[in-house]
Amino acid sequence: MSDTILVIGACGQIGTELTLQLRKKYGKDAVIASDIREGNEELMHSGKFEFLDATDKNAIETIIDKYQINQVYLMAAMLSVVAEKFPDKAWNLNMNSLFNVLNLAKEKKIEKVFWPSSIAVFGNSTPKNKTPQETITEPSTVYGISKISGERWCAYYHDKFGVDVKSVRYPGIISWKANPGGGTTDYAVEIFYEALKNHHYNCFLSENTRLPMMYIDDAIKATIDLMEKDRLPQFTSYNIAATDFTPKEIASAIKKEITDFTIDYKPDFRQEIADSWPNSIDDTKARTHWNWKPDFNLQKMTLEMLTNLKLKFDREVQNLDV
Ligand code: AKB
Repeated sequence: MSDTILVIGACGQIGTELTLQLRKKYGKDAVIASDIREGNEELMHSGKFEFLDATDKNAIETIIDKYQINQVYLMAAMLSVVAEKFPDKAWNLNMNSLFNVLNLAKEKKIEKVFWPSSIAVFGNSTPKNKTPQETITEPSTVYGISKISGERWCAYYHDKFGVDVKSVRYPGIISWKANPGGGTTDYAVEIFYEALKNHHYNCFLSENTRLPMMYIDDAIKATIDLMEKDRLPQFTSYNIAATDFTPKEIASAIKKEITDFTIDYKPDFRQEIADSWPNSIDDTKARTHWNWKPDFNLQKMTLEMLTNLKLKFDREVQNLDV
């Protein structure tokens, strides 16, 4: 039987490009997008879309039956900054959506699950540089607590009930098609918008805050490559790394292209979250288990972001003129 895929949370930053790439690969009819809200035009017009609340198990099951879904990518989540403001809602969304999907897999309604974890599983007691795959995971954020709990639940369902669930720990993701929503690493996307529009950025993190980061194309490649691997003997939420940089370093990469770009640093409450996360990640296990390898470093990503955002802004102006 051929695969039919449901992406839950398809309108978010990663969900949007994941859905588009899956449609390109498997055909538009094989990939159903779903979310609680509508997405951008490209996503909405490139295949089928269903409104879906990820905390409603019956609603997920109805869509699974309707389209004979056998794979689910569960991308719906409340990220680190918003989760600190709404801890109960974050716990409800991040955990119950996962239970719903894991239980549907346990009941053999679906065969394969992808669930994203994050570098937020690490905390102040974790080694900061080249953070290993297996290490201390004592997160200090609501989001991080939900992610480390989710990892343990995935391992539990994998071992006890034979559920085929796969996962990576995403670093900060940089993209231009859909905006990130409510994360600590969002500054590394905002900076490009502000650089092009105002030639200036007020950064909410301090200049030397180093964080692990990745361009969206690498994140999508890692996700799909891992899902295409055969069942793994052990559940692991894999560390994946591409690059790491500070606000000062990304600002100077942008300055090479936009010479009058300036930046000010006004750290706020998000600094504490960033300070609890690693500077860089050791992803040896992903590299050896399934040949993970990134394509984008800071400068290549910077050029890609500026080129694509310029084209996007031009298209927006042209549409306004029509
Ligand atoms: C966040 O900043 O909350 C996310 C993440 C690192 O998982 N981008």
